[in-house]
Amino acid sequence: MKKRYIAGMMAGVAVIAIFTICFTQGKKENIKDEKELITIGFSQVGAESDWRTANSISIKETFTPERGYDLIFEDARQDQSNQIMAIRSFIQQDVDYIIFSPVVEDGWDTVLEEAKRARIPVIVIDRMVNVKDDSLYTAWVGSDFYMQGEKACAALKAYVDAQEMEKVNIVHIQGTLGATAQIARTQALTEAASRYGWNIVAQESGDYTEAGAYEIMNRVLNEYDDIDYCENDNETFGALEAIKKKYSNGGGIKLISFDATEKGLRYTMNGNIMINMECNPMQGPEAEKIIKQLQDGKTPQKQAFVPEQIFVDGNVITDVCVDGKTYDVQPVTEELIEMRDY
Ligand code: GZL
Repeated sequence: MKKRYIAGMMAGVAVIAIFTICFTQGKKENIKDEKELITIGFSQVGAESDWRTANSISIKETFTPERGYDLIFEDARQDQSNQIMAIRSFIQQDVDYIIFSPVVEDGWDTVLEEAKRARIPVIVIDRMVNVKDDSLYTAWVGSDFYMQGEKACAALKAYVDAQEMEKVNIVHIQGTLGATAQIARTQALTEAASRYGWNIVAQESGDYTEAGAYEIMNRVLNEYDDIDYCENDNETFGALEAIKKKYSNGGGIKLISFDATEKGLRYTMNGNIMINMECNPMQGPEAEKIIKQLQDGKTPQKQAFVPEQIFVDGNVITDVCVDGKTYDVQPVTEELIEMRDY
């Protein structure tokens, strides 16, 4: 229902009030005949990575007028204040639903209370919000980031054992500090490093960008490191560029990455990346399932996870074990890359 449109018309100046009511009334008759569009206000983190681009495409391809939606898409350029402004403007426009991927977990209580007072359901995708009252959002869909990190570290442990490495020095390039993916992927590595005696020789945020990781890697390459643990593909691309600038053959440094974007999978297939943890960005259809349930008066699951795999270079590792459960790993092939939809 295009509340936004009717509210906009009714906000017309008093002198044409009668005309507006008749026109809107008439228009309202028309809207009743047409498929009523559901208005969606969507606030996206930014355009910092290939993963984010794929996530935005998934949202835009799902919420189209042909499929019954009027999508208002706002890019926050990785700035929380821009997201809060966008959510407030969605409230003023009286959209039917607000969907957003929060750039960081904290700082959302006030604006989500405003959305709740306006009786606009909020769906969170990808990263999570850390709020005192979880009734401030209706549902969340995204990845199990901690499991991603645990699987990546289990694969690294399998590699370290197979290579009989005694000393493991790791450069850790983190994502945006305070983002759910960063908190969880960092926690998994920190716990594994202390469990297995790995040395984290450098730990810094590249903000999920190629430039950020390139700058860090350039600076720390003098510290002796065997492994780079980069918290998304674009950071891996940046780190790799710095490594190749110093060592044309890669210097024997093994890279671990997250996202498994098309470019990331190509780098895994050609051996530049040893382990790449999938992070499924196709969350548009998942968010739509939640909206359809709400439209039908049903209560959606509070939290839902998207399916994800572990990709590896060749057969360097054949499976990984996390908490006693074994997970297959997937060597990357051209056919596999062609088959995927992002
Ligand atoms: C993970 C997502 C992260 C990706 C990065 O779900 O929040 O943000 O791993 C992206 O590529 O920038």
